[in-house]
Amino acid sequence: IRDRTVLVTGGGGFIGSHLVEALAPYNDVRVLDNFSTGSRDNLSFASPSATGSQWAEDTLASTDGGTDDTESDADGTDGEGDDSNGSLTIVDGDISDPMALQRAARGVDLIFHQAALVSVTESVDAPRRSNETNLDASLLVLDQARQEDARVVLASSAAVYGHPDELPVSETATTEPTSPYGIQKLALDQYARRYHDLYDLPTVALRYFNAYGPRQQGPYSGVISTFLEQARADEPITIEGDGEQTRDFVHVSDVVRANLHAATTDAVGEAYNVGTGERTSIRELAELIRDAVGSSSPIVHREPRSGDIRHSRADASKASRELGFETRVGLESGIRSLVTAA
Ligand code: UD2
Repeated sequence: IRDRTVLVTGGGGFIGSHLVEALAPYNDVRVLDNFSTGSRDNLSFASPSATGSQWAEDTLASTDGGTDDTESDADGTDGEGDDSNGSLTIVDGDISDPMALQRAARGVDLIFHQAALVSVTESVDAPRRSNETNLDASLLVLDQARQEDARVVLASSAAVYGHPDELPVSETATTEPTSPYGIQKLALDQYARRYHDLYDLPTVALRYFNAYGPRQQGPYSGVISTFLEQARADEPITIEGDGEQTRDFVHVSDVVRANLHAATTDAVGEAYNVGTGERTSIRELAELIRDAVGSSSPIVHREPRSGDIRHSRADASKASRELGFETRVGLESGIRSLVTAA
């Protein structure tokens, strides 16, 4: 994607910042983020060897290692001789604030809506608070897109399926979310479809499976970053339950590429799984990470998480067929790159 005016909500977050890194050299990119869980550090793509930039470069087959822009309203990228002509503007604000949203979205032709409260556990503790961000404010984003006549690619989740009836799970499977988070993502996913049907807004919902990669951090950040931290510190790797539960882990560079495909597809008004179609047990994962780090961490078990989903694996064929999207990074090489990056 080139020469577009693009808004990335949640652009300071884990997935959002990788998307910004891929887009900023060639597009006018706005970030709207309240930096509650995201950070400005995530947006300082200072050098090509910095954590994670390798994958982002791969994504665009780009040339000279991204932008130097870390300041608000920074204009122009490094522009070292090639045709890179992007810019990055950071709006520090909340997607639930209509003024901030309007300012960030003015004149855009494409919105990647990544801002969310991503913790399933937190949504269980505070359903209305998470609903305010994940659904109410997301509707403001959709309405703003109508105003601007902008395409919206939004982050949905495998959480819409709840406990899948069968595996791999396809987009036509029953949706029975088991958490407020899943309910909110399902509602958003359906709004996206209906905004297409009712108002002719080009929308695409991407149902992410278990995304991982550089810049994923924090207490609710996902099992791979938790295990990696534990292994690095030679502390016990804590498996919740028997470790036989399985997940479909998808590298953030593939998540970014799925978003880029969604930004140009004609197959709008649809939802797509974003996963590898492979599954890995949490026990295998623990061993893989321990070995990759060369750690002496013991692997221990504690209580299973209540309401935990047993197995999850994407049927990735619709995204392949309709978006032309295939994942590229296998779990082992994804973990290896994480281990060597820091
Ligand atoms: C992921 C997404 C969530 C939602 C959901 C859809 C993340 C962080 N969350 O939730 O947003 O889309 O998928 O189904 O990607 N575990 C351990 N030890 C730990 C941490 C986790 O054993 O220290 C287990 C945990 O009990 C679970 C598995 O690892 O069985 C994955 O947990 P997670 O929090 O990484 O992600 P998940 O699948 O609950």
